[in-house]
Amino acid sequence: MDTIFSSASSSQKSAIKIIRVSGRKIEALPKVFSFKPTQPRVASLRKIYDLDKKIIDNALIIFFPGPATVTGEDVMEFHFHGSPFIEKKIYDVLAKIKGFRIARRGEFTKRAFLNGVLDLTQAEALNDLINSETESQFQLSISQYEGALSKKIQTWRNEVVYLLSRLEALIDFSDEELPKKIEKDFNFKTLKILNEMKNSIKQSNYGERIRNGFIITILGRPNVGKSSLINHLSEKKVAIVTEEAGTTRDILEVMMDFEGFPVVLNDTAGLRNTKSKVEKIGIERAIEKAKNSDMILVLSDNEDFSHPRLKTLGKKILVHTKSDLGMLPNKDIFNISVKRNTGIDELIEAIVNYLRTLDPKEEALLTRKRHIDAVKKSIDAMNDLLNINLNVNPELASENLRIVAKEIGNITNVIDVEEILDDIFSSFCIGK
Ligand SMILES: Nc1nc2c(ncn2[C@@H]2O[C@H](COP(=O)(O)OP(=O)(O)OP(=O)(O)O)[C@@H](O)[C@H]2O)c(=O)[nH]1
Ligand SMILES: [Mg+2]
Repeated sequence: MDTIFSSASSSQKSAIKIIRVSGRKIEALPKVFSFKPTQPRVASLRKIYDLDKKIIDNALIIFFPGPATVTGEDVMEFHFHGSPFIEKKIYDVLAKIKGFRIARRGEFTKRAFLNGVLDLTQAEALNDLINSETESQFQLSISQYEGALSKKIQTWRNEVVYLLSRLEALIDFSDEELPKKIEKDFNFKTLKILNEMKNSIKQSNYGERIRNGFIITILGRPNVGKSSLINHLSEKKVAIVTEEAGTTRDILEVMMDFEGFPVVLNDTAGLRNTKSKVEKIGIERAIEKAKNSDMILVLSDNEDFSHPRLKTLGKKILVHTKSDLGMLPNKDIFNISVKRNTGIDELIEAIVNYLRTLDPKEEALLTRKRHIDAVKKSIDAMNDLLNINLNVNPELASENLRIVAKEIGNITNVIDVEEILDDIFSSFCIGK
């Protein structure tokens, strides 16, 4: 396996930059850069030189012998003055050594996984952690990184393996009728795991939303101030605002942070009967988006919030706009004025309070489609299992349990398909 290297810091100028090298040939580096070898795990200042013995920098070198390292391999870090020139010179030297090359995206973490330093959910969490932009994203990724999800998966797997071993033992006694007590116990345990899995699928929506944002859609008749609100909240001119009804036609989305919750806020076309083909399409899109939203803000500047298309939709908050022109006193309706900047903090607070109620208060959430697909397949197999008569078809039952063990195991570990691994790690940033 090649020895890999990459910048571990940002590409901009900075006080210090770090290049990290990982692999079997780390021991060659003191000679290549003409410096005296350093003690393991002791930061040591060394002058480093290029291959023509010209000085590159006075750098801090740390050598971490494997396997107790981030990648499980020998690792060396170069901390040097934060110039892109110095960085390039070090790169140039490293690239000339036989068996050394620049790391691909996520390759350090991939090696950590392959060497058993991290399991897959932890590796994924590391990527999420680096990409966290809100408090809730940080909290979810750090707990997954610390192993919350791994633990849950491992518990399921242990339980399934236990059931499997019970069943195998019973197959050996297949001449006799299964004692009722054992059968009952078996079904009870199967149901318990099945329920936990179903529950985790329900909660996974929250995990997915924390990663990608809760979807909130603004709906209302034309000209009520939908675009004005999104512009105000995002402090940008994302949408065109005019006094003309029917200004917005497409869906405009902005990513926002509402007190730690990531939110994708959508501005939409005003709802009305129209002859315009474009506007009609826009209205359909608005309704479609609203159907897939976690929450809908229904805006109105008169007292009428009713609209036939709104009835079937989910959680709604009613907002009376342009309150500078007149308030609508009703405890269930929020009065806001974008013009005067009033009522908007209260509106955000109500949104955040609602999002808080969605929190399943569970650290071990399935956060990726990959996890969810595996658990769904397991649920199917468990459902089949419950319909199998253990006295007649114990082999079939154990085949089902084997499927579950494999699917569940794949979430954290035993993936042997290189493509899947590449898919997971290619979304990492370079140097991670
Ligand atoms: N007085 C007052 N006028 C407002 C307020 N918010 C928006 N407006 C005005 O209302 C008009 C319509 O605003 P928009 O934000 O374009 O309304 P919209 O709901 O996006 O309209 P469509 O895109 O056509 O559906 C504009 O002239 C805004 O300046 C407010 O808080 N107070
Ligand atoms: Mg608009």
